[in-house]
Amino acid sequence: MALKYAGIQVEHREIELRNKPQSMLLASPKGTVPVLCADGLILDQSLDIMRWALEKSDPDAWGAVDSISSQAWIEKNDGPFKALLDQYKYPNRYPDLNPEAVLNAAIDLMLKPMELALQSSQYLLGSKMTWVDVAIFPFMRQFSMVNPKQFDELPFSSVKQWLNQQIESELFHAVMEKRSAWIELSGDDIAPERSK
Ligand SMILES: N[C@@H](CCC(=O)N[C@@H](CS)C(=O)NCC(=O)O)C(=O)O
Repeated sequence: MALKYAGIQVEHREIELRNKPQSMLLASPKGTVPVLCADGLILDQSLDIMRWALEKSDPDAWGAVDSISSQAWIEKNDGPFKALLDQYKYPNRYPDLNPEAVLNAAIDLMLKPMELALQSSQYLLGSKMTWVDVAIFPFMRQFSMVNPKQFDELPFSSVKQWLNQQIESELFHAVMEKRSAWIELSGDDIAPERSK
């Protein structure tokens, strides 16, 4: 979304996680997506990619945020909330955990504070959308999709409204189109001099 928002054209290579191309692993051995190769850099953290894109172009000032509050939201999201999201999504992997306790922990950690913030302003950091909303909503979207009925019944109307606005946005639709996996042609991409 940040790349599209910044008007940056990329060659998008859709990856099958169970069949990672060699060229991707050469660029970034940790083997997670997304990976961006640009300006002679290899960026393999979503936040670094967002930052790089906004440094190039930031027409609506997504980057104009208070760094302490933005960091606090992101750390909470990427750390403990991500852990709870995994536990909520894959209860079979965590047989010792009580699913209801996991849900309640996620509510206390993230949903309640978000609801409070979003009751007083339209976005997490105030009246303007920032990169922090864009970085966090995909995690809340995943959370809402684990058990949609359960999520619907939670008393967090401002979070739901914020989430729906993001999901229904033109920008989100534009980047969520279904793509076929990129096919690596026998290593030609890694060693172009090989091709005859
Ligand atoms: N901190 C990284 C996390 C990236 C990440 O874990 N991506 C997942 C997909 S959402 C992945 O590629 N997992 C590797 C795998 O499943 O093999 C980032 O924000 O870019």
